Amino acid sequence: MVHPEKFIESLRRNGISFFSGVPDSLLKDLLAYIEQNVPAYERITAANEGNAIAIAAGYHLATGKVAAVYMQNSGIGNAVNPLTSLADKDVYAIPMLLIIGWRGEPGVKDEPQHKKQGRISDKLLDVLEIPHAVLSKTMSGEAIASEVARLAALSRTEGRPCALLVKSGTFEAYPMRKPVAEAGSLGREEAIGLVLDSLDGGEIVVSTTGKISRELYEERKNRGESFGKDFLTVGSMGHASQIALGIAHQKKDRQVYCLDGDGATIMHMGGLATAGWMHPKNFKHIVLNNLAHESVGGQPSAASIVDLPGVAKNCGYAFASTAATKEDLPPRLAELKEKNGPAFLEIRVNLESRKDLGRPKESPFENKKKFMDFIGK
Ligand SMILES: Cc1ncc(C[n+]2csc(CCOP(=O)(O)OP(=O)(O)O)c2C)c(N)n1
Repeated sequence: MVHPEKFIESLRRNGISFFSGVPDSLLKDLLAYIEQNVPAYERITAANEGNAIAIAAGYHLATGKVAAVYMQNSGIGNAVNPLTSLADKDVYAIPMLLIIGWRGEPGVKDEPQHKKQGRISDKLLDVLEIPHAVLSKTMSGEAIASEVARLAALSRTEGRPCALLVKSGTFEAYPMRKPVAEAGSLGREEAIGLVLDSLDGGEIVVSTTGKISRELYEERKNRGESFGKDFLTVGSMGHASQIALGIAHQKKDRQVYCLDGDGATIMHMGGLATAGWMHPKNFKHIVLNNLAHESVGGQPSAASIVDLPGVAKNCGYAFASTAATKEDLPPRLAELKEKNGPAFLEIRVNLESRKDLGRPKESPFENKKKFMDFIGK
């Protein structure tokens, strides 16, 4: 185990002082330390993991120095193209040290969406020809520091990405401070309840990765309603709106709602342009905006400077608005329902979530079957 401060010190001793990446729950203590202690000019939270590789490349081009790139192993997929066609030794040979949270590590119980990714993560790094070491809680701070030194040196001398695959519990606890001002006063779970209140029952819902899907699942259960009305996108962060778009395009007689997060929306914001371009009248896109990646530790997203309804409008959505309070939400939802799509509603919510929040008991495959029955495929 290592304290985040000691780990950052060992990176700095090896000439690594700049950080880019997308937050991960296994790295949350390290990321809380970075957020609160590393100066703003030495860190950039990226929209997606591929962007983080590109930012690290830009940093190297500008300074000659090596950046650290943090991500969850589910983000390796987003990073593969810039790793192989930009940073690779056979292309521009850009050194960087990847710090990858190893969800779904073999032998450790984890959620279904992490199993395959966890099983193949080290092999994926082998295929990508990225030298790597595994860090775990049983390793001493010195052992961890020596792996950092070895891989940082290898990355620099050979001009290639190297990686640390980090197992659960490697970092000692470091609390994330809550921002003084939050996006809204409404709780996200309460907002999801109000969204369900506004529906007639026949609507198709696609929800995004993380706690939004878990809260939606619990809310349906508490109401005695079928979870088969919802496609709970447990993995594939950032793609929920495009799943919904794919459905809306085929099922023109059904209303299709997407429940998205701000981090997920920004991760693949290009999808808004596609939705605006295709212009499905039955597509309703709701973003629960807490200005943060709340599900993995509350690290800020770029949403604080993004006018999300403005983006939607400028991407060709027919309607876009915002609700920020409990009183304001029902009329805004009624309006969303009436408007022709693609229609967009930002709901500004706070950073609260329940400690005892459950997870779907049914498998993703069962969810798919029930959902397709509901759609009437
Ligand atoms: C490609 C990828 N990168 C990172 C993650 C880890 N992850 C899961 S949920 C989440 C945060 C989502 O943030 P947001 O969409 O704003 O929703 P919130 O949790 O704030 O409700 C992250 C980063 C992931 N699942 N997939």
